[in-house]
Parts: sequence; C-alpha cells; structure tokens
Amino acid sequence: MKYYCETKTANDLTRKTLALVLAGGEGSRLKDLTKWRAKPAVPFGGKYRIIDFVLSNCVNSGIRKIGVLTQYKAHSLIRHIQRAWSFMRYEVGEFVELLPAQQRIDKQWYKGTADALYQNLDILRRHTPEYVMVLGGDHIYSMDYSKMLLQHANSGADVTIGCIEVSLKEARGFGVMSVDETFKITKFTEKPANPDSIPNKPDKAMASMGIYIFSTEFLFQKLIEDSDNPESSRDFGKDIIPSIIKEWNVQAFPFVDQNGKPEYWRDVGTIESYWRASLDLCSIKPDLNLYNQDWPIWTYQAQMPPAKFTFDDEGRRGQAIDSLIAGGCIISGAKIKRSIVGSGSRIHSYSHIKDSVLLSRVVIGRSCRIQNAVIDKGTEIPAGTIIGENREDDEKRFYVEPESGIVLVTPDMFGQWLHRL
Ligand code: ADQ
Ligand code: ADP
Repeated sequence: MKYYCETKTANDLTRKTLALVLAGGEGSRLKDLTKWRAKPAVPFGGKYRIIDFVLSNCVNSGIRKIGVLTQYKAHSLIRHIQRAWSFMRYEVGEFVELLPAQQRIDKQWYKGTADALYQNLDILRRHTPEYVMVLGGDHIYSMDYSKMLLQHANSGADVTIGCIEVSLKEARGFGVMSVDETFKITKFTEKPANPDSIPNKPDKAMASMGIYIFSTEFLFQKLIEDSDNPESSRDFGKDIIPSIIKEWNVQAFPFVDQNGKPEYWRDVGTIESYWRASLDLCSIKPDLNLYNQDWPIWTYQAQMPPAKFTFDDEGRRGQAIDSLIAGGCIISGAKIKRSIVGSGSRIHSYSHIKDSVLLSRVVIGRSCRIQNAVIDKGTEIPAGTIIGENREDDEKRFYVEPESGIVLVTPDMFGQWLHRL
C-alpha cells in the first residue's frame, strides 16, 4: 500500500514539472570536437549524442515536458533533437521544445545560464508548471529525477540542488557546497580556489551537479530580481544560487545508491575524460550500463545493417575484442582492441586500433596503427598512418592533449572538411 502511494505522488510531481536543459555552452576544453558543434551534440558511445543521456533521464523519470536552450554552434544539436526526439506527442502534453537564443527581450544573446531562462520567461509561463527542473545538457549519467522531485516537495524547499562527492582537486571546477544535518545548504561557492572538504572526509568535497529544482513562482521572482542587478553575470552557479543560500530553504539532494555510494556521473569536459568515459564502456562490467532495458537511452540513428567482420586478402580475420562496434561498420581484416567504433565506419585490412574512440563514419585505410586517440566523425585516415606512438610526430599533425597525451584527430586536420558540407 505504501509503495502505491509513493508511486502516485512521484507521477503527480513529474507531470507538473517542466525540465529545461541548458545546452548553449561552449565546451571549449573539448577542443576541436566542439569546433563545429555544441558539447551536448558531441557523439558518445558509438551511436548516441551526449544530450541523449539527460533527455532519456527525463523521459524515463516520467518528465515529458522538456525545453532545450541552445546558443553556441547549435546546428547539429538542433538537427539531432528534431530527428531523435520528435516522437513526443504534444496532443498528450508531451514535448521536447527548442528554445534557441533569439533576442526576445533585448539585443543580447544568452549572457549566462540564468539569462537563458529569463529571456524565455513568457514561454515558460505559458506552460504553467508547478516545478521547473534545470539541467545541464552535457553530462553522462542515468538518474531517476522523480526521487529528487519527491525530496523537493516533501522537504518544502524553495530550491533543491543535485550534488555528488568529488575529489578536492576536481572540486575547483564545480560549485561546492556545505550542508547541515538536514541537508540544508549553508554555503555555496562557485569554482572555489580552496574548496571546503566534507567533515570526516578531508579529501572530498560536495559538488553541485548543476541540477536545480525550483518551485516555479520562486524561480521567476529570482530571475527577474537578478535581471535588475547590473553586477550579475546572470548565471545560476555564480549569481542566483549564492545569493539565496542565507535567506531561503535550499536543499541538497545527494546522488547516491541505496548504500550511500556516489552513483555514476561524468562531466566528459576534457579529451581525457571523454576518452576515459568512452573506454569504460568497453570494460567487462562498465560503470554505466547501456544495456539496462528498464532505463533505455533514446537516440536517432539512420537505419543501418549490422556490423560486419570479414577476412583480409591473406585470410586474416577482422576482429574486435573488448570493443563496441556500432551498426553499419565493416571491419575487414583489421584488429580492434578496447575501442569504440561509431556507426557506419570502415576499418580496412592490416590496421590495428587500440584504446581509441572512433566517432561515426570514420574510415581507416589499410595498414594503419592507431592507439590512445579520439577520431572525429567523418575523418578519413589515409593508408599507413601511425597515430599515438610518437608524440612529437603527432603534435605536428594533430591536437595532443598536454597532460594526458591523448591524440585528437578531426577531418579539418587532413583538410577534409569539404566532404562534410
Ligand atoms: P559549469 O560546468 O561551468 O558549472 P556552465 O558553463 O554554466 O557549467 O554550463 C552549464 C550548462 O549550461 C551546460 O550544459 C552548458 O552547455 C549550458 N550553458 C552555459 N552557458 C549557457 C548559455 N549562455 N545559454 C544556454 N546554456 C548555457 C555549472 C554550475 C556548477 C556545477 C557544474 C556541474 O555552475 O555549480 O558544479 O555546472 O557541471
Ligand atoms: P555533427 O558531426 O555534429 O553531426 P556535422 O558534421 O553535420 O555535425 O557538422 C556540423 C555543422 O558544421 C554543419 O553545419 C557542417 O556543415 C558544419 N561544418 C563542419 N565542419 C566544418 C568546417 N570545417 N567548416 C565549415 N563548416 C563546417
């Protein structure tokens, strides 16, 4: 009986919630991967785009009214959302609506994340939500948002912020909070130089996941007040959240499993973190389970035949071990180890690929040796190319991430961009 009541309450809350996915940031640490597309549109996991994870979380949690706020290099993001997410039916109150920066209020683009919402206030009002859930469009994780909504409603909070434990070193790149014994946030500092640690955990800090649930009227009031403040950079993390901590009830929602252990959540903001999160999918028991039928990740993919493996002309097998090979690929006599090969790629004979991430429609010519690399969509690697063995050589031709040494290769680096237009 208890279970029935809780389920009903969660459904009730998710139906009254409007999710707004922030997808307009630049993602500059991904270098050339975000030269022509926004970070949320970067392909991930062989057939998905990063934004599919947050949108799937919404739909799987029962939140079916969704706005996506776009700005920076939004063409492929908009195209993907139209193709992948138009199955939602407005007639039954479900939609994914695009909210591009369009100078509705004055002649400015979205200044910060809060401004992105403020400039759409008239549209948001018309949806009459009881709660607004603000989400970043650039993280990889599976999360049931209805649990966070339940906590928000039951605690009577004005705002609830999703949070997760991170190392003190990483914490400098996040909003960092301190909480009291009731999980009320007592302090919030955006990207602090010296983050406060969690009591009894000197090497950990409590970081904001950039996920906020607001009771609607409270949000609108704060957005309007913020727009009147000439000092504000119009950002949730820098301005709105720090300004309300003292006077209002701002609660933390820790993203943990039943045993209190932090759940999987990845920023994939650098080439190394993108490469690591991708290759983790190849491990025997990955931290992120793409095969969970109860939590499907929705996406768009052109109809493609199954991946095919053939012999080379000397009778050696095309093979892939500990790897994810997407549909439409042909692996002819090449060897692939611990790698992801995106849709519609071709890997030709005598080539060896290991510890690498190939986005979709990549072509690898014969006799190439490639390791520790990320190869962008549509790149055609000429026969005999060697990548990841000699740093000096790689630096002359490609982008090599200074700390990690991971090599990023894009079509532009081979003068191939005309192919893609
Ligand atoms: P940041 O990681 O710095 O901090 P931010 O650049 O604000 O994130 O981007 C958050 C989301 O908003 C991203 O999905 C981005 O694409 C989008 N975005 C950025 N600027 C935008 C704009 N002008 N218009 C529309 N969308 C925009 C935030 C919080 C931290 C928190 C981390 C968690 O400020 O407190 O710890 O997210 O990653
Ligand atoms: P995605 O890889 O995200 O699916 P596309 O490959 O279609 O996206 O490219 C995104 C957009 O950028 C398209 O409008 C494409 O025409 C444009 N584009 C890609 N590379 C270049 C380039 N080197 N110069 C100019 N425009 C480019």
